Amino acid sequence: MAGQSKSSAIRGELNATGLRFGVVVSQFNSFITDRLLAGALDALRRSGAADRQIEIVRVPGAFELPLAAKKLAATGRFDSLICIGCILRGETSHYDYVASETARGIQLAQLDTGVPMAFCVLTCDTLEQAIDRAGLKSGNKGYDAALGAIEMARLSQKLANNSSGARARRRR
Ligand code: INI
Repeated sequence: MAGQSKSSAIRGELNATGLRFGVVVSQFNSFITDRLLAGALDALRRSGAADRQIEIVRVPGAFELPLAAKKLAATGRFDSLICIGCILRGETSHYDYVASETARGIQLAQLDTGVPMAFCVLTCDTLEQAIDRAGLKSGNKGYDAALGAIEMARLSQKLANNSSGARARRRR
């Protein structure tokens, strides 16, 4: 950011202690999504989350992730959600519809509810590409997404505190 030193930037810490997480997992391509889930749980636990702070919800396919995530967010029980899926390209255009609507739906859900939602939906041409991203050559995208979820939960808390502080200062 021009003119702003790094130390003055507002950012979220990678500390999951006391935060509540919902993990929505698609059962379609579960060979991949189960590995992404394991990566996400690993990151949450290593960052200080206890198992009682984590709820896992399973949906049939990636297309169902946005609605389940929105309903979970509406309960007010969660600081952050992680949406996990794996969409593999087939012979028809089905892939394009499922992939774009899933991404759009998750983005809309987090904007509508204000609850951060990490997008951990692999969109791959081949199973090999997905395997690489679920714990092989390219790391585990579930792990990365969980770190993003923690960071956004903490950042959201800070931004909320900042704006209530600004309101209080204006009243003085
Ligand atoms: N769902 C996925 O999660 N991944 C896919 O690759 C996929 N393909 O290829 O069809 C897929 N389809 C199912 C979809 O998500 C819905 O569950 C289904 O259409 C019912 O609404």
